[in-house]
Amino acid sequence: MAPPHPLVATFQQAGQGHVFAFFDRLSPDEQVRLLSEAAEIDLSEVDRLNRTLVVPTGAAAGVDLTGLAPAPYQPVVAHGGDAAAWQRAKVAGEAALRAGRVAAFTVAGGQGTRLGYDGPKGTFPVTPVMGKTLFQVFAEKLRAAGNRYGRPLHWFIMTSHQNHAATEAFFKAQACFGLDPTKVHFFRQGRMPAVSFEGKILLETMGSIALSPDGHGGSLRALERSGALDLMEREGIDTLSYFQVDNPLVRAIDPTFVGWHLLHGSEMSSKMVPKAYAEEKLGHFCVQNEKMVVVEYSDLPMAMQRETEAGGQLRYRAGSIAIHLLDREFIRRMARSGDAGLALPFHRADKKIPTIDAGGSVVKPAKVNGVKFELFVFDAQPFAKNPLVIETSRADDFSPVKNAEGVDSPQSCRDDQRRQFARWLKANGAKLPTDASGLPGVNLEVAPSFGYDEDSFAEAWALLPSKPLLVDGLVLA
Ligand code: UD2
Repeated sequence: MAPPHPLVATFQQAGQGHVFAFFDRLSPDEQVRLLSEAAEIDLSEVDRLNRTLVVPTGAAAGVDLTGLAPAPYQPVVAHGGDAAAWQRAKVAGEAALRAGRVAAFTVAGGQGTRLGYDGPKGTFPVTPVMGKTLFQVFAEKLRAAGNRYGRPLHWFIMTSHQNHAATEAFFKAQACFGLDPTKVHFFRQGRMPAVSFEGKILLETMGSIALSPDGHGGSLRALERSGALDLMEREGIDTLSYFQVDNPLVRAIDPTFVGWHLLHGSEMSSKMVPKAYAEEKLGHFCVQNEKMVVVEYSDLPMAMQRETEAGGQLRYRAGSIAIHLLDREFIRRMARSGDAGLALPFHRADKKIPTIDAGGSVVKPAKVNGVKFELFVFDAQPFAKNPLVIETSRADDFSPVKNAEGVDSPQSCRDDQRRQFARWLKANGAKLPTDASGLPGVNLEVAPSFGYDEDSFAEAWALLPSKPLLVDGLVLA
């Protein structure tokens, strides 16, 4: 009989030998697969997480809220911000874009479970008339911004093991939506094993480990590992514009935001919107021990989320919409600090995790049976020099597709896109009846190639020799 693989012994020594309990019953191919999954696991990291997050607490521990206060932010001009400072930021950001210092980054590794869509979320159709996909909307915005500033943009897309091949195939089939394929870069995020409440690594089947994406915070180490940071350095890119795959309204490239970030000497900047209501599911920008932190909606007690100021507005109103700018060398520093005991903290999520019973049969648990570990990118904020939060207008930056129906659904997102197009049209003198919420009576769409923000739209509209009739189904392209 062949001696056991050295990994088997390592797992046994770490008290995780059960991972190979069925090894002898697997085919040679299945054995190779299990060994390669096991090789992905950092056992000392799992041990540390077990000791700190899983075994002693029994249940997910609450977040430390000592000394927490709302974070300061730069308000928009409409809310009292300094118009000259916003203008200076725009000029500085445009110069940085013309100098080719900025690249785009989309985190697209999530599983999109709430939407109930089978396939990479970026392939979900989202625009109101053409039904363009999320990926196409971003691609067209980036292409237009690259043309506008005379510097085609690099675009990094983080996928997961589950959707990587499908994502790459989708872009290939669509000829990269006209982008230079050498400037579109896909890389996979890392995975973490799920463990039982006793800290034992869970098997999904006899021959595979229950592995899941390591959270969007895993992007920092994945950017380093994939060579993206080196590529940025070679290309003279020092700023990464980070956004989520679920938000087609995002100003994927926002010169004013870039300018604020650079003029402030910030290593990590973020956008906030005032929360629409206390229960809105956004992280909160806060300060604690003189550091900027984000406290997730599930971690801030509802009583605090409902606290108001004298004027009646929410005290913890600075909601995180997951739009950030990251300095390249800051990402590298964060990624490398992992070697010395990862700086970003893991979060514990108790879940129902399909696993196997003692006989090796697959079981779908009826209640939570284990723990997944995730990193959040906003946890990098306290490590950044001069972190900055600026306000943005929700109507021009944030309308995510998360749920199949209701709030943050395809329908609410299509409506928000139509409201945006109507606002741009009306601001440029077009007559377009809208309801009290700004929703136009007709369904229409503006392609990013025509206008991807107020400025580019205004310029393109002014150049039209005759203005089109604003009828149902109109597409300005
Ligand atoms: C996120 C923020 C929330 C708010 C909201 C805005 C967290 C924990 N919360 O809530 O504060 O800003 O977004 O829309 O982030 N992703 C990966 N890999 C992973 C996990 C997620 O790429 O392992 C991507 C995912 O594809 C998506 C984004 O990260 O683009 C957000 O993930 P989510 O849907 O889990 O976050 P959500 O809606 O709970």
